[in-house]
Amino acid sequence: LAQDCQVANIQVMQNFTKSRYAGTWYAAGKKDPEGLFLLDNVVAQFVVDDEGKMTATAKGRVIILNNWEMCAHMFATFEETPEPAKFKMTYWGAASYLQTGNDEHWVIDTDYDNYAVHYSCRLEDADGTCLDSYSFIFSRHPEGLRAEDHAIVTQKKMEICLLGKYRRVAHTGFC
Ligand code: ODT
Repeated sequence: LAQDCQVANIQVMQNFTKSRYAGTWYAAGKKDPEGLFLLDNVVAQFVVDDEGKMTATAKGRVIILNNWEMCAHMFATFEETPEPAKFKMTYWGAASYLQTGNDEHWVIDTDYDNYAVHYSCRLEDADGTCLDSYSFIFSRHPEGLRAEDHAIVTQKKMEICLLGKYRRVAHTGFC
């Protein structure tokens, strides 16, 4: 697929199936937004209830007030949209001093069993490209992506115009 950096033209996961996405995902890579929040040791857990509503919890190391390091416990609810892989996420923290907000939550691609590429554009430019985005590369495995998943993930990073903008997310047991 040729590169198209218009947010409106970004391709997301076709026939996205929440029930297969449920469970634990370990962040392996992250492209940070402005004012980054989750640093590392990021683990997300998605749940789909019997009415099909998706929620998630996440934990990760954060530094707040410039020097206080802690493990943030976060919660999110997801509102569905006409596109099954595009959600509106409302999130908040277990403590009042943690981040709160509403973000887009798009699943760009996943094989459900090994890798997932997430994307969120917080601010769109007048030309339709994204001015402030963040993206997680998730793995079902705490050690990170399998060797055989790197090529497809690199391809997806390129399609969302974020190739080369990711950092590795360490799992040290802090959280
Ligand atoms: O870390 C950043 O810099 C931006 C991320 C802020 C949103 C974190 C909110 C997490 C709420 C719990 C949700 C779990 C699902 C997470 C899946 C993908 C990333 C938000």
